[in-house]
Amino acid sequence: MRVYLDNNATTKIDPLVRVKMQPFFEELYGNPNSLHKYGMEVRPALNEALGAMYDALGVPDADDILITSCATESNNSVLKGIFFKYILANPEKNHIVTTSVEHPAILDTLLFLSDYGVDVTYVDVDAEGGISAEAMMAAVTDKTILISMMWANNETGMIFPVEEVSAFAKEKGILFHTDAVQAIGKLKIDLSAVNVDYLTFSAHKFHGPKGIGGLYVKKGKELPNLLHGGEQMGGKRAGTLNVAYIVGMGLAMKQAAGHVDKMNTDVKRLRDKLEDAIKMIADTIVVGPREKRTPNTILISLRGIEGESMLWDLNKAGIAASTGSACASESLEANPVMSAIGEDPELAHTAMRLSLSRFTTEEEIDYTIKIFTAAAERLRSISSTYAYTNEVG
Ligand code: 7TS
Repeated sequence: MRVYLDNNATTKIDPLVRVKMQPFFEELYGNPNSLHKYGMEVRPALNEALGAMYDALGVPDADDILITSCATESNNSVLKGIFFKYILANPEKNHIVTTSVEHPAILDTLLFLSDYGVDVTYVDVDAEGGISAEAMMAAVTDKTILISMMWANNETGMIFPVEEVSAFAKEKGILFHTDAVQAIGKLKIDLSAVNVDYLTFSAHKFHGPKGIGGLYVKKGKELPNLLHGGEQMGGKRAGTLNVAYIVGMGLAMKQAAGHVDKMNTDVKRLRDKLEDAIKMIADTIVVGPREKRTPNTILISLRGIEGESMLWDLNKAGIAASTGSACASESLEANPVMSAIGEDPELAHTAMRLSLSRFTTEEEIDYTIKIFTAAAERLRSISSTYAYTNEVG
């Protein structure tokens, strides 16, 4: 049996999305900026896809959705765009507030910008892995131009207080961006009720294709073009549009928004079942209370068991999970979110992330519970640190 429990890293394509994309690889391959029939005939599908994205986010089409190649590009575009448009023009307002547990697409970009005079405050997570709205607000100064805060954390699934902090940002005249990569399809997103100026998303996290993402930009909050060389996207990002993928992302987003209830009932039930079973294993820590997390995610630590060893045992049995973000996993670094949460350094090395999707089945979860429990028992029996900590404490 093969079980995929790494859906926060990427997801499988929804079969309906694949079918909808197919004609755009074959007969409908025109460039939508061409004036002939081949170009014109793909435009309705492009418009339909964009319409689906506006609807899924609850925004009017007077606002803008910039199509990008991925969430990494969307995050880079918003931070560098604000740097060029606002900070360069007025260095007095050079301060950005963010969290210490953003994706590297935010953290590394801010590190880069700090070499050019941008001052960044990183708000830390609390003991639950959450971010307090008060801490975010307290970090703001009269130099703050932007608050950037993810909607849900990719490692823990913890949901951050976007409504509260964005309302505060509006009151103070501060721009507000959220990386909503892990929120789309898991939480109800309705931007007509939340003051978000910029929002990042990525199709491959909600059963769309890889290599395509978006940046929502509120009307009046336009950013400068960072990719010059063509008039595509109204001159806001040059480069031939990837029609097939945009069409796929539109349907994937519509499907994701339509499945939020299922995620919070059926998928959550499976997640909770798995979590309950894992918690039966002694000395297990699950990060964050369930009701504050996205319905598909578990970040756990099993004392005395290296996350990597556990993954290896699971992998041998056909189960895919991760120690955290795939963006850092090649370096086999300790899990950065666990490091931020726990004072105990062991937490960072024992972290494991299990993330479900709407395609995860009960049979897969039952199989995972069986394999996981046996692997924990086996690894504990050969773990010298576990035996030692048990003896002394
Ligand atoms: N933002 C968040 C919150 C993410 O979780 C990811 C990917 C990205 C941005 C980057 O997305 P991309 O479209 O550029 O690929 N996160 C993960 C993860 O948690 N494990 O692997 C990738």
